[in-house]
Amino acid sequence: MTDQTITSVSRESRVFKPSAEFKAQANLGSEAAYKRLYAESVNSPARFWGRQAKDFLTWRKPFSQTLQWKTPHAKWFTGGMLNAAENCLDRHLGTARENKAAIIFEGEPGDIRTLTYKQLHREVCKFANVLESLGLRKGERAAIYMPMVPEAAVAMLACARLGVVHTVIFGGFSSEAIKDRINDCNAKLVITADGGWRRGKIVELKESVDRALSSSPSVEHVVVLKRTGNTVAMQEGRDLWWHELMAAAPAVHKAKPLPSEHPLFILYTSGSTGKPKGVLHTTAGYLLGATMTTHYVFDVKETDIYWCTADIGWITGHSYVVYGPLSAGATVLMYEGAPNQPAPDRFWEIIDRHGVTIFYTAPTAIRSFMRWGDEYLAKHSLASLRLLGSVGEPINPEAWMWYHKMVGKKRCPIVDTWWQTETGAIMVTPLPGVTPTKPGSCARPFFGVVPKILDENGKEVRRGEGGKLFLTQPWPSMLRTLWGDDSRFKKQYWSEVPGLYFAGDGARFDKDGYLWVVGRIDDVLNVSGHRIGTAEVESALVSHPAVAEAAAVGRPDELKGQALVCFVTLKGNQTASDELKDQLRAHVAKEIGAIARPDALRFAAALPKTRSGKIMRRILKEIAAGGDVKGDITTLEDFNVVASLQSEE
Ligand code: 6R9
Repeated sequence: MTDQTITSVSRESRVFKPSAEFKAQANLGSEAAYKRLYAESVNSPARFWGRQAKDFLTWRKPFSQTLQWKTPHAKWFTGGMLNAAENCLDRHLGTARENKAAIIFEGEPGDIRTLTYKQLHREVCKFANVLESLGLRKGERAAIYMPMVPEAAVAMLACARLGVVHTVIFGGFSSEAIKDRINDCNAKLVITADGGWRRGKIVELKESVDRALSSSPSVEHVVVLKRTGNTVAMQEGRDLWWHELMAAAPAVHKAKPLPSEHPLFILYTSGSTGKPKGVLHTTAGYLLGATMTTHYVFDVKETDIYWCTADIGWITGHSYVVYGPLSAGATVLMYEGAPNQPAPDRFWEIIDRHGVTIFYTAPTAIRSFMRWGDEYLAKHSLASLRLLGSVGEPINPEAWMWYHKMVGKKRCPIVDTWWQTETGAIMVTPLPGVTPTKPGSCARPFFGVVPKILDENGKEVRRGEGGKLFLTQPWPSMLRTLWGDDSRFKKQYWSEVPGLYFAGDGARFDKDGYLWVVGRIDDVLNVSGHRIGTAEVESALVSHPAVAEAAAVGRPDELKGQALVCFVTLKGNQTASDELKDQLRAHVAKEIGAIARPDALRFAAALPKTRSGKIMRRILKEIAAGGDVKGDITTLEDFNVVASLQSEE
């Protein structure tokens, strides 16, 4: 970054108020209540968080101190003992929740299974006994590499029951990535499956594990769930079948009381740069963040059918498929496969079939749905939906409006939730019964969150001006360190402005105090001295009827500093032409201003993405600059995309 500020050029000014009907039933339904709680949370954090921790969590032993803060190391709720799995399961037993569905599962081939809280508890107890019988002890690490099936949640919660630290590895990662993660945390056990279903094909998970383990000496056993029934090699003495172990396991298990700061899990972040970082979350603070946001942001009620489409391999899957909703006693829908299997309306079919009321997904998915066409929605009613959410990247106003009209039928509030693997839980978001929403803005801070936007010199910028996004107060679900690398933790997050948490994003507040996240700082361009958010250029492109998806990157330019290069995929019925290229460049200039007119525009069949769906702009930058693609590309979804982009040059 140079000393200029991020020029924000969005012209979005539409505002959508929560309906009186939604407000009246909301878990938090008044601006006055939000203001009062927010003020307390930042002015008297110890009192505020102490009360929330008592209200939202069940303790074995009460904590004696709310926060010990020695920048950048936080200890929350010290002296207290609890267990995350007990909070997600046992405390719902003996109540009206006992026999309600905890998980409704739909596999990609169409198999449906429901587990009540009582049944899920039983499975978790059995698997905790299995883990103990395999010699796993409190503090040791287990890796989970599974499809999106209920057993993945069972494995996570069984680890939590014992204080075994889990590290979930997304099922789309390669054996190379598995090996790195296992070796980084010295996992003693791997829990996997023969395979999972994806677009009608079997993803052979066990095979990838086998390849990884040839150089992962810490692993003693591999537990294998039978899901797809394909043949797998079982190594004598090392590999064990899930169903055989479970058949022999007792169904009674008492959860271990653990100190508040006991490590709950390590999650390696999708590396847009460098080697993956092992983000460490601990028990009480993380669980409080996940539970409380589920209650306030998703407005979860006893009767809701709640569906977060994230894979458990990502933080969103941890906090909003497993820990948050189960701790809050919700019914979670879990779907194994692709959104377009067998047809592009699979999600809408699922929503109608199960009566989903709350739906939480990512902008990249929304843009795919837009691309596939509105006719797929027309076949379904979607009448059960009452609340929509978005996460993962800035949502283009165009996609927001489509989501609002086509999915929410103008009836459902949209919560655009800004947060990160590192923050553990949602940090900036509208509250659905309170906050008027603006398409593309994640609105206002959640309780206890104090975002600040600072310039190069660490000075706060004026409203309307862009800068770097920092969080200035410790919060319970914050990462505690990077596994095995506390110095990287300090350097990465706490050194940009000493003592403040640097989120890595560029953002601005508008005149109403709404936050607009522009994107990662390294995704912010400087063209002829103007800072332009790649997200804004992309929004402009996507607002053109011919465009399906767009990515904007900078290319070094002698005259301008950086030139703006855009990669565009077209909607199905469109053909690429030079004329359309010119039209699109003019369109961006019209939408944003001449400063943002793309210097070059390239049509592509597909864009390179991480497996969590984030466009890998770093790769596009290298392609735009005409060089070879260097650095870590192990998180890339489809390697062919890069090859075809390079050959087109
Ligand atoms: C939860 C998650 C974190 C990064 C974050 C930011 C981007 C996430 C966003 C958003 C704008 C939102 N991001 N949510 N940007 N608006 N609502 O995605 O975690 O995978 O660690 O990514 O994603 O750039 O810094 P993670």
